[in-house]
Amino acid sequence: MQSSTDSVSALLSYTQDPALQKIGFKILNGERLQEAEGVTLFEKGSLSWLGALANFVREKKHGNITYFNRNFHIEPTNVCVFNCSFCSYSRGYAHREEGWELSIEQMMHIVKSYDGKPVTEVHIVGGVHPKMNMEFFLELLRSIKSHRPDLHIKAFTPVELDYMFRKAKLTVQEGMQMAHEAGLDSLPGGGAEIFHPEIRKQICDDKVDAEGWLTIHRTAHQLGMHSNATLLYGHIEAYHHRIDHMERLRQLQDETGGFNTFIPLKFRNKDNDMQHIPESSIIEDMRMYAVSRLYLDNFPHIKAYWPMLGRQQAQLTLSFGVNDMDGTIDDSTKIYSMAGSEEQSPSMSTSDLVQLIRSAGRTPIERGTLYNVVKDYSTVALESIEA
Ligand code: V47
Ligand code: SF4
Repeated sequence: MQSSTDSVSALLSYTQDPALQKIGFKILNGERLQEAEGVTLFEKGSLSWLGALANFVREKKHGNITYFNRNFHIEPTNVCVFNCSFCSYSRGYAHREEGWELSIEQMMHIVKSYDGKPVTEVHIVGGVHPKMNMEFFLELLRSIKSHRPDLHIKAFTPVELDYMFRKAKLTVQEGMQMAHEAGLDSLPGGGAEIFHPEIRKQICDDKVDAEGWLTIHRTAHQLGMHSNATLLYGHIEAYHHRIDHMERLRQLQDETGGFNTFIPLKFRNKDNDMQHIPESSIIEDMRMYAVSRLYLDNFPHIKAYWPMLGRQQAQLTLSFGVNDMDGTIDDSTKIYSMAGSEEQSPSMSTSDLVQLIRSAGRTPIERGTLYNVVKDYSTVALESIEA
């Protein structure tokens, strides 16, 4: 392990700021931070100080373990009725010929291309196409489950679900129940962006609001499903908006315990309506991961999504509170490459991921979506790992 309580206590004494000292000792004692203290961390905490504390919490929860999974992504369409100003990926319905729309047959073709391969999860998220309705997605879920019952289906953000439920005149409870019965196992974390209305109004005014997003996740949790949560940072938001967002998530997690993972998503600025806004620095990225680990004391896992961050920066987050590197993924995910990520064709083999995690001094463990251990790679020779 890379830290101990003694070394973190020693580091704490290097800060002269009494507010930070008080917060540091609360963290070492496992006490919960207040919202104002979260904002102080962002405003005053140095990279090394935040990193040491986040690493302390990460190692207390997970030791050296770093999880990854073997998954693949399906993006049914990039045609979207909404108009988020940070989105580089969507095409309006009027311009749908510039985008793509996959049929159930085409999506099943993707699923079948993984037959015999040791993937455990399919992640399905896309734009909100007015013609792809509840019936269409229920059929997709049933087709995947009948072809490969063991594959965990993590699919649809509240943005997609809210639209399909409203069109089908279903309550959230009815809609979630139907989706779950058709095969939906858990929800990914997307669509959260920034909950605070001051910012949400400016960047994604027309899609589901904070209450709607949280209600859909709450309902999923009440049905026994798990889910993830994201936060889109590094654009026009202030630190207090980030903390407000995390506070709302922390409260729902206290209520249901249904969240697995928090994923901070770095705003990428290529070819979207916010391209004039410079992207955050690597220092700010690492501070964001560290504060997430410190504030979200009831979230078991913090994940770095490497296709968006880039693999080297994602590797660095393993010293700033992160204990999950998402998955192997293949090159079908376009949402970040279109927004300017260095990862233009995001695929990493299992042996690449294992090597990346090991060279950061961590222990790679393959997990299922619900963090069940699939395989411990701590002593497996790289040459013997199948792709
Ligand atoms: O909600 C869109 C984000 C999200 C940009 O749960 C952008 O395991 C940065 O949520 N710059 C969708 N971000 C992706 C997502 C996700 C990804 C991987 C794993 C999981 C999980 C969830 O992508 C959207 C939005 O916040 N996004 N455009 C952009 N220009
Ligand atoms: Fe549509 Fe999602 Fe892009 Fe917003 S972020 S425009 S909801 S695809």
